[in-house]
Amino acid sequence: MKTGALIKAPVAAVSLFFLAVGLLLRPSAAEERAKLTFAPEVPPPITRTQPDLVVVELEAIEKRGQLADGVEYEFWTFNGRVPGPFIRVRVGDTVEIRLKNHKDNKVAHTVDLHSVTGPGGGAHILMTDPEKESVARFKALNPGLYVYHCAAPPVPAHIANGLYGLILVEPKKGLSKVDREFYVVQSEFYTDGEIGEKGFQAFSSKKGAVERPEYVVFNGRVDSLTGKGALKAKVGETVRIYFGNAGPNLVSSFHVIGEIFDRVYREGAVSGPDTNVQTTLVPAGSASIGEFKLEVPGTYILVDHSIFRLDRGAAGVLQVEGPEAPEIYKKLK
Ligand SMILES: [Cu+2]
Repeated sequence: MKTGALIKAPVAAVSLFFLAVGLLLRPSAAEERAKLTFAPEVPPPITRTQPDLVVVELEAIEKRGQLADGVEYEFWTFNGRVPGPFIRVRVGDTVEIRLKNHKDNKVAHTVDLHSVTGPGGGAHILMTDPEKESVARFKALNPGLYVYHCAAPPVPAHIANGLYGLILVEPKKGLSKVDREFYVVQSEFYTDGEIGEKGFQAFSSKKGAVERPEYVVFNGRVDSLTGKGALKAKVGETVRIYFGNAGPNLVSSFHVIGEIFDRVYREGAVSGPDTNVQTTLVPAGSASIGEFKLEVPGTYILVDHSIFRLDRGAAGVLQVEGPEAPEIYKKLK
């Protein structure tokens, strides 16, 4: 071997070493854990201007809970609640879903996020048996408000039992600033017993198949948004409602009694908005973003304007405090 080669070999090795170290240390997209919130809370707006790797931790948990006072149901949940957590990311982000399936669960679960571009919306690659974990990444290519839900077979049962939530993919420049944001999801429950029948109620796939729910509720149970659960705001504030319809069957005619949506991003498409909308039609497996400014204090009722559903649980309250505004609203006699 020539002297030159003897010198070059160690130099090359050292160069390779530093190249490897450099590659390891080079600045890459930052990694962060998604701030998740349960309804009606919404995570804070995203302030960064660069895409990140965002880690979302979900866990399927099968657990008993209250569907209404005195009515028990075996819910299938993401992270223990119905709806599952609100996920907030930014367009261009890489979203890493870590889905655990709790060890005490009986069946496999997965997640199909409508914000995912790829077969099954992630459902195929995230199918997870009890006690196991699956991890997958997707790039958030399209901004908007999207439903996510379990898609393990039989899919209708997994959605009917409560495995759904919303994911917001913020556009590059974010959404306009508002004073308050709320997270509301409508869904139906199909129980063996009729509405109001006390005790444990099993899921009725028969009623699901003929699309005859006993309950139509906001945020997973009757009265989740009334009494202590009422949404609160003040006169002068602008509120934004991220409204999802998990179905599994019905289309929602979402309306706030006594208000007009100043802006609606129909079907969750943030390319709008439309203005001055009374009722926004939200298909099953879709969402809508409604915004309005509050001028008059009092009690505002959130409903599905297919109004008989009021009696099945589809009612929520937005309580607004502040000075009266007789120039806008008053009784004369
Ligand atoms: Cu499932």
